[in-house]
Amino acid sequence: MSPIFKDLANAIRFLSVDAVQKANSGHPGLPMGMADVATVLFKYYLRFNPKNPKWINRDRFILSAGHGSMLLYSLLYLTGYKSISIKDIQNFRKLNSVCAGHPEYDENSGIETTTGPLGQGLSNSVGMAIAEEIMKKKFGSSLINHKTYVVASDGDFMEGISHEAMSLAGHLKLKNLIVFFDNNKISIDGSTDLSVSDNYKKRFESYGWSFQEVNGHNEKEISKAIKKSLKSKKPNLISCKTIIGYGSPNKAGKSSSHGAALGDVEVELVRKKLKWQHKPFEIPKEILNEWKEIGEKGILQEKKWNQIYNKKSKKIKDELLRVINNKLPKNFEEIIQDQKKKFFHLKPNIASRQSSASVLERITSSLPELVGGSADLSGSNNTNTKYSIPIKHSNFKGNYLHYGVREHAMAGIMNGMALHKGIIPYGGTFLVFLDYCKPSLRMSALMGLKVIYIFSHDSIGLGEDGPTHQPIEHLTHLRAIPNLNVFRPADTIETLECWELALKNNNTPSVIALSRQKLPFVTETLTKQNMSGFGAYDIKKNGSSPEVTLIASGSEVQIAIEAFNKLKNHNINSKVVSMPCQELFNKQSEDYKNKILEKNSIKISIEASSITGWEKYVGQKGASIGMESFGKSAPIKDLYEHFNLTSNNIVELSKKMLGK
Ligand SMILES: Cc1ncc(C[n+]2csc(CCOP(=O)(O)OP(=O)(O)O)c2C)c(N)n1
Repeated sequence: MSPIFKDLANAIRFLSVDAVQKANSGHPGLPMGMADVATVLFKYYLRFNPKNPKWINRDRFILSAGHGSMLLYSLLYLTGYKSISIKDIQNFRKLNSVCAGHPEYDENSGIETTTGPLGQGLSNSVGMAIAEEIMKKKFGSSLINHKTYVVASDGDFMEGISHEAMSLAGHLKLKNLIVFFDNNKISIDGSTDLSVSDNYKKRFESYGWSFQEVNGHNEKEISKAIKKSLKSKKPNLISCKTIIGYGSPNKAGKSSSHGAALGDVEVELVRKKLKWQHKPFEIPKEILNEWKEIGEKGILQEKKWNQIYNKKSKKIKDELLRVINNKLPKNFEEIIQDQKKKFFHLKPNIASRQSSASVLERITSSLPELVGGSADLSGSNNTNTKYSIPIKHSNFKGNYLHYGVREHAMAGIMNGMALHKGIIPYGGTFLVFLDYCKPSLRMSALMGLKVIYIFSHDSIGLGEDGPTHQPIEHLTHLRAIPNLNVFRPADTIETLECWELALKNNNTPSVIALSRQKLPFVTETLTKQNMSGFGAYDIKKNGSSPEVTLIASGSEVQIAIEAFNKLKNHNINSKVVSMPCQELFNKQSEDYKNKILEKNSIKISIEASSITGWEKYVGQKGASIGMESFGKSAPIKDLYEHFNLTSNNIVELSKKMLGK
C-alpha cells in the first residue's frame, strides 16, 4: 500500500526533529510546520532532477528562511540527491557536513543559494525569476520555462529587503515566482503581534501580486492554490496558515519550538502524537521509495527537455552552454586588446566612471549575458550605454534593469541572477551607499558569485554633496570581506583592465570604485599584459634604489606622480606604485611583493579614504595620508587642500622622514 500523504510529510518532520536533537542545536519548528506544503510542492509540482542538480530548466526551490535548513536537507535526501546521505543528516551542524547550520550554496548539491540572513533568499528568488524571463526571451520558451518557488517566514517579510524586492517583482509582473509564506505568527520573541500588524493581503496586492491564503496543513487547499498560481499573470504569494512545531504536544504554536532541540522527552511525545514508530533516522522502505519515485520523475522530465534541446540549432545550443558555463566569447581577448590600444592612443583625461562607460560601450554588444543596472543613478554611475535596453514587464529582451532606489534588493537580485546562471550582472550606486547593500554583497562573496558592483563617487573627490555622500571607511570595509576583489583604477587603461579581471573571475565578485572627477591619463607604456592583475605595479621610477616609495590608488595616483616630480627637484629618488587592487597584490609571490615595496625605501601611501589597512604596505616606519574624519561640503580642490591630500604634503613628509 502506498504511504499516505501524512507519512511523506512526517518523514521530513522526523528527520528534522531527530537531526536537531542529535546536534542539540538547530530549528525544528519550521520544518515541522512547513512539511505539508513542501510535500505537496515536491510531490505534484516541482520539476527537478536529483541526478542532475544543474539542469538549467529545473524549477528553483529557495528556502529563504534558512534557519529551517533541515526542511531542505530532508527533501534533498528523500528525493535522492547524491549530495546528501543519511549520514550527512546525522552529521547536521558538524564540521564540514554538507548539512551546515544554514544552507550553503553548492551548485552540485541542490542547495540553490546560501540563506540564513532573513530576506536574502527572497531577493535572490526575484533575481532568478528575472533571469528566467530574460533567458526565455533569448533562448525561447521551449528551452527556458521554469518556475521559482520560495519558502519565506515572518522574519523574511519583516526585513526591509523584502519590501524592496517584492515591490520590484510586482512591477515586473514576475508571474513565475511563487512564494509560500510560512504564516505561523511566531518569531523568536514570541507572537508576531508584538511587532507587526501588516495586512499582508493589502501589502502584496498593492505591489501587484496575486494573494491567496490556505490552511498550510491541508493537502487539497495547498495544491489548489499552487495550481491557480501556475496560471497567474502576476507574482504569487500563498499565505500558508501553519502551526510552528506541528505535532509537538507542548511546543507546537510556540516560539519554544523555533530554534532549539525539542528535548528527548518531547521528541518521544511527538512520535506518539504523530504515530511515528520508527527509530531516529529510520525511514520505512515504502515511504523512502515513494519519495525516491517523486525524485525519479525528474529524470524523464530532463530527458524530454534534452530532446527539445538537441533539436535546436548548433548556434543556440553552443550559446546556451557558453553562458551557463560562464565562458566569455572567443573574441573577448581581442576586444580588450583592441580597446586598450585605442585608449592608449587617445590618452583621455576623463573620470574613471566615464572610462567604465567607454569599456561597457565596447563590450556590451559582444557580451549578451551582461545585464546592467543601477539603483536610480544610471547617469551618475555611467552604468548604461547606448546599447542598454531597459528591461520591462512587457519586454524582457533588454539588458538593463532600473532597480529604482533599492540598493539592497539590487544586490540580492544580482546574486539571484548569477545563481540562476546565464547572466553576468553588474549594478551601480554611489560607494557611500554600500551601506545600503552590504548584507547582499557579503553573500556574493560568501557564495563566490560573479557579480560586479560599480561604485562611483568613490571619495571626497565628489565635492559639494558633502559628508553624507563622501565615502570614508567604505574601501576598508570592502577590503575586509574575504573573497572580494576591490578595484580602484587610476585611469582609462586601468579601468579597462579592472573590468577584464572582474569578467574573467568566475568565483569572486568584484567592486570597481570609480571617480566622479576627471583623472589624468597616467599609463606610461602599452602592455599586452594586464598590469592591474598584479594588484600593484611601478608606474614611475627614478633611479634603481629609490629612497621613497609612494603607493596610491585611483584618483590619488596623479598626486603621487606630482610628488614624484617635485621630489626629483629636491634630488630625492622616488617611485610611484599604482595599487588598483590590494587583494590581487596580496596573492603575488614574495619576490614580486618585495620588489614593488622596495625594502630599503621609506613608504608613504596616499588614498582619499580611511588609512586603516595601509600599515600592511607602508610598514611601521612608513606613513599614510588619507582621511581620518568625515569629509566636508566644498569644491574638490579646496577639499584636497583642507585634508592635506597634496603633493606638497607628500614632499614635506618625505623630507622629514628622510631627515633632509
Ligand atoms: C537578518 C537576520 N536577522 C536576524 C536573524 C536571526 N533570526 C533567525 S530566525 C528569526 C526570526 C524567526 O521568526 P520567523 O521568521 O517567523 O521564523 P519561525 O519562527 O517561523 O521559524 C531571527 C530574528 C536572521 N537570521 N537574519
